[in-house]
Amino acid sequence: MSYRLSIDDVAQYRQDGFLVVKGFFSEAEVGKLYATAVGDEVLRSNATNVTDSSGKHSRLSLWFTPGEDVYGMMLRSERMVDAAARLLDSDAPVCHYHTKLMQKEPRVGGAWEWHQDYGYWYKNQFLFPDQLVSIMIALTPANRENGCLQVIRGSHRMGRVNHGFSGEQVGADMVMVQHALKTMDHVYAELEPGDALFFHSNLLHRSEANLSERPRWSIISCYNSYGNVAYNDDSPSWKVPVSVVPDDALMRDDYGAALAGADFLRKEDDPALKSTGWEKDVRTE
Ligand SMILES: O=C(O)CCC(=O)C(=O)O
Repeated sequence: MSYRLSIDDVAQYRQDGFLVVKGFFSEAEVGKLYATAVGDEVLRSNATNVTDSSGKHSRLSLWFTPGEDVYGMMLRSERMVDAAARLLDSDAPVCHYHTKLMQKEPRVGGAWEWHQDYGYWYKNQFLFPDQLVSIMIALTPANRENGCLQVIRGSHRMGRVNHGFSGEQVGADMVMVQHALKTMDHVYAELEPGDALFFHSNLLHRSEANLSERPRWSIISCYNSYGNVAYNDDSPSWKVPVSVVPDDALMRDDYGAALAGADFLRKEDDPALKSTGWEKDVRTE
């Protein structure tokens, strides 16, 4: 059986707001995921560029409903859903909010400003940030050179801080980020392919541009507890319990690239990216 989070893992996540599990997916599994993603025309044609404050682009493909493809077998797997269930602050079934294929290309992949995911998702009007968790699976090595994720240990316990716009992204109030950096550890979450990084929706995190010669690709699946209503979000899956599949489904030949017709994000439909005016007083630089 593949890895299941222990009581100590859960305690560490509650304390730090994140947790790294090495080798959560095997070399063969992550090899299949990466090879499929690199050649996936449906994901490529539905990718969106997100521009950072310096004008660099990060490419991502984001979809809502888990599919009958290799990514669906990953994000619906017992090991992923069981981990989310243990980390979410609820006994309700686990729903899938969305999954993103993050494609940070060599020399161009843009930065992500300091933010909390709940800085975005607050605008979707989810009520309970403890009932939202993200799981990043590294498809390539992620290190300081190619812009791995950086986190502030324990910052989820600050609650949500104000966010404003920074380029096309939502960025946290830098006054509070500077205070947090003086108070808590700044951690570079370096990962090998197959490693998992679990993080709380209020954890402050960022990443730098990929100025190296190597790509930095990962998949980030976000989960929500059933009953944590997003009052300003018409997307379909956050309220639907995940239909769980066995861990070994991912390796079956039946499952490959994304199927055309999946419900991908269009930037203009995202409430988190629409200005409502509340962000005007926030310093994000
Ligand atoms: O993958 C990255 O570099 C940043 C991703 C991120 O910050 C996010 O998805 O919230």
